[in-house]
Amino acid sequence: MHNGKQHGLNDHIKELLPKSFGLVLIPDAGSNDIEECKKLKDNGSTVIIFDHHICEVDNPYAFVINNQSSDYPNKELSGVGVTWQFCRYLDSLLKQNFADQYLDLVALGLDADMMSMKSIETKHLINKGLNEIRNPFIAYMHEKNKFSLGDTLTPIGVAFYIAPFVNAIVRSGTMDEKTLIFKSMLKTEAFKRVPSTKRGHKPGDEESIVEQAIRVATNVKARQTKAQENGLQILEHKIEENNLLDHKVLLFLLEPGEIHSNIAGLIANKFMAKYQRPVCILTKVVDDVNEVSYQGSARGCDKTGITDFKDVCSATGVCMYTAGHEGAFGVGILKDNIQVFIEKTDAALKNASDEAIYYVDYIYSGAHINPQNILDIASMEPLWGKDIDEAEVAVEHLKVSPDDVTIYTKRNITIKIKTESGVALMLFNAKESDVEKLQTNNTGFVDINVVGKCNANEWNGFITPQIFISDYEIIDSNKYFF
Ligand SMILES: [Mn+2]
Repeated sequence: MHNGKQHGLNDHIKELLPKSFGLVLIPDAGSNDIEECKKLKDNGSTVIIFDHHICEVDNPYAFVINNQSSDYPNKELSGVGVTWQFCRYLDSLLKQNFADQYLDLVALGLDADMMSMKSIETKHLINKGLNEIRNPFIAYMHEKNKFSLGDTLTPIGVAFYIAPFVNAIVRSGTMDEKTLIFKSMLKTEAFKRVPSTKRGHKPGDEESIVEQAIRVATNVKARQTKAQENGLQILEHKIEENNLLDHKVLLFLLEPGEIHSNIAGLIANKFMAKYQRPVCILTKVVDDVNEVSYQGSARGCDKTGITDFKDVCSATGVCMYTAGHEGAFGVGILKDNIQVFIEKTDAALKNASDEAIYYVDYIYSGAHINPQNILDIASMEPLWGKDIDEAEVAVEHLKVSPDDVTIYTKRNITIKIKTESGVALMLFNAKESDVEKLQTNNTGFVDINVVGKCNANEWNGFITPQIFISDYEIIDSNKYFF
């Protein structure tokens, strides 16, 4: 296994080379590793690659099975899917049926890789896989997060409550932790008893590998979240100190080691959502000839309509490289060109709004929300996923009076607003300032616009429609008007 989140043979070739293998199988990597494949072949190994990464050159030293460079119609199949199709082909030769037993793992992989649900094959594999969980790790994660996930796994549920844990292990777990999680995904290993590592365990206490794996994954994720929060704080401070919000791109220029590259991308996502603009988190690099540059991750901002940020960066003419997807990519800029980069992106994005744009399927006025619409949309939950965004609705000019608002303060603040149509609007994780804005005195009211997601609340056998508020704005308020 790799130390971090690398791909390919590069960091393994040295330990592989002295040995000769009959067969080397490389899932989800390898198409471009020509030199390494040559060395393996020269050593007597046959190499088969199952990959979905775009390869620029021919690899004559391996059998390359790659859906991007072949005429395979589905380009939205990641390494896990290509590997599964190969297993299925083996099954057909051997008159066996093993491959289908791993469809849950295929579904998890495709979902975690954010493959498009617009692809019929991909959508089908995800739905089929999530419908029958056999993998111990996935089954136990589902059990542990049942409250959030419900009885049936959905692509969105898995993307939020299972995939990030595997991701955290791959990015920031130790080699032992990675090995443990890997074993917990194998039926032959997962239920073996091992000495407990649970806090407060007694000598001789045992637990299964999968139980231990779930706890370790949860801890590693918590560790990652903490590192991420520390990083966020450091960078928030820089925003203020250096007036970074004066510019259209939130550009961080860091010293080496300030933010671990493992979490830079995650932090960029958070800032992009919070400040509604593109984000670059770059770290100083000094090369062999003492040339200073800044390199790292960049994120566009779909929400405000900046979907082509990579092109915007390229068009400045001062980037050393831009590599990756339009909205999420790597970028490098020479130190001497930073000022030009700032000026040119400010000019290119001068008309970009820093207000969020929401695409909604219905706009209701005031209290005339259609409860059946809300329930219908809520029932479509299993359909949402990559490129099939969850439908949102808007309510304009909703008059909220004091009787309509209930505030629950348990661990977090929840604000509930009832409406004439029987649809309740819910704001979770509300801030004190939200309470202040929405709570009115006896005679007052607030007039608000709301966007949110549809939900069916089941309680005591009754089903009531709800809208989970994603964002709202106050249009008018007479709460201080007596
Ligand atoms: Mn991949």
